Amino acid sequence: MKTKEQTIELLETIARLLEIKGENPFKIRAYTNAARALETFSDNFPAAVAENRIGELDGIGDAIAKKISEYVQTGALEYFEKLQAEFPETIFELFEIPGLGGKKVKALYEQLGIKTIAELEVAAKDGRVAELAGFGAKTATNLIQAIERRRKHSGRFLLSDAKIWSDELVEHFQGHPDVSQISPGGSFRRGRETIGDLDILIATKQPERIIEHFLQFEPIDRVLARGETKASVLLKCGIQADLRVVANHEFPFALGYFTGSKEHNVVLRGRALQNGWTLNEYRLGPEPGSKKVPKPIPEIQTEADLYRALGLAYIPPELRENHGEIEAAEKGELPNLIELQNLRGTFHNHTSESDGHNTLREMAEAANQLGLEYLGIADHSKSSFQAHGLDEKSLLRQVEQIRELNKAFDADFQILSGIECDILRDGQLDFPDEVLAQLDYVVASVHASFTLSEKEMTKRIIRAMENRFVTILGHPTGRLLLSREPYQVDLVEIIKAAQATGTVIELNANPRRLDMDWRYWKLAKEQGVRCAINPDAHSVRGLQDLWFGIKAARKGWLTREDVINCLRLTDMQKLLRKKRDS
Ligand code: DGT
Ligand code: CA
Ligand code: CA
Ligand code: ZN
Repeated sequence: MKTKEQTIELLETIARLLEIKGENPFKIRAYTNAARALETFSDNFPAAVAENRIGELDGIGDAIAKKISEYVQTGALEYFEKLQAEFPETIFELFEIPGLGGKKVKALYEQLGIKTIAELEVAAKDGRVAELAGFGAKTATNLIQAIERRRKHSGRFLLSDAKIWSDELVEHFQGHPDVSQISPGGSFRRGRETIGDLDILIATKQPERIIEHFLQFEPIDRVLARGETKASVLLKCGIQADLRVVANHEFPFALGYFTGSKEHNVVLRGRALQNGWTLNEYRLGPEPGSKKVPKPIPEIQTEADLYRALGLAYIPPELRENHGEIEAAEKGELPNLIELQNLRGTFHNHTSESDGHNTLREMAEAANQLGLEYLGIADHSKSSFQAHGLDEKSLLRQVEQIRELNKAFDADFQILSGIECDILRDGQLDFPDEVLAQLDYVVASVHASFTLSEKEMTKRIIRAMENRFVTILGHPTGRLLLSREPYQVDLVEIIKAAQATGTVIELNANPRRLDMDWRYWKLAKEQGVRCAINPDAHSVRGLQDLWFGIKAARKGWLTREDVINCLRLTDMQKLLRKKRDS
């Protein structure tokens, strides 16, 4: 089943392809009109398709209605697949450059053979683009600049960057007399690993004054749009921020709507319709023209009231991705999500002995200050020479130092000695078992030979997990968000192996990693695999990254029972010994 949003995208893509093909403008417009018509269609989309009512909409003819129904009901459209096969796959990326529409892409493709942004950049720089009819030197320069801007900002930002500016914005409104409620919304509130833009929502009786105050936020670079109840700005850091202003009684509806996700909201609107109600960003009201007698609408002052009215338990924002949360909320089976204050310790942290910036003692004192009961030190092993990995001698010296230092702390805080041991190319570990046996635990990670095939990489990692001294698998895909793709690995197989071998999987809380990805934790948890949330701190400040790990863990449906950092020291030590003693 395809959603309305996916269908709109399909229609727009077809229109673009027809444009490159040079089809007649009426035919192209039929597809763009149909996309527009769907955008404003607020009824239950799957039902309308199933009942063949899409063709009755203004702007959608019979032929396109048939295509929509084929696409939605079978998940694919034969017409589109054939059309798409006529062009190189990469050609779509050209449309992401501002200023390039179908006509220009057609000219670039047919006359210069350009099918990627990289090829476009070369041709714009060597003068070929400027010579094309309808382009000229100015257009070529604009294209070069647009490509450079795009390179600088892929258009998305790390959750950590978004948090800085979201917090600042909320702070900017702190104590403002006209603010009666304020909350971030959008992907930031849902704790996504990357953020397209910031969404801030304010309830007030004085929209004008609120917008005025928003535009005085010092880090604004320029104002993109300004209306009576909304404004969009570009911050100097490159992040866009959208402000929405509503009345107090509209706040719960607007907050739900602008928190999203779109997919989650679509299902909520469908549930409202079943009661004869219409749900939008301002209210829950009787559906106009509904044949049903609407159920009475309860009083709604909070998001929780809204969910209750729809027959659902309150769904925390992190879960609102239409990944089964609505069914669970209906049955009262939502997990009791983990919280930051449930964490008693962490396992994967570095010191200046390898590539960290703080000493063992500084790291320990900071963790103690944070209120943690234990801090695990896992410096790099010798094969990670670029990170000053420890050899056997310096590792054993560190074990000794930790033992000494622990005497200085009260019984309510302990340092644990571990290692982040490289998984070598063939799945062997960087240290022999006799060395690993002297540590409290071992985090095993891949740091080199990223280009193995998926099969080989999966085998390599599973082999490492089969070692009884490997307690935790570190950052399982090696991804660096917005800069390095994950290596090829079959996470479903890895999760199975973790279950079979009793290995814990890391949720690396560094905001550049957030690895293993939240989408896999539900599966891991169902298989009984436990999680370790690790900041992978390379400095005292890095310990704060646990916040991002908690967001990702919540998105992965994890509770305190699923996460070993929530165990008391003695229980945790028992757990760490379990695998090696088995
Ligand atoms: P982002 O900014 O790309 O990381 O993702 P979001 O989820 O923050 O998306 P954004 O900023 O475009 O919109 C914020 C929320 O507003 C989104 O999660 C759901 C809601 N929303 C925006 N546009 C639409 C729409 O066309 N249809 C529906 N149903 N909801 C929308
Ligand atoms: Ca957003
Ligand atoms: Ca937005
Ligand atoms: Zn690592």
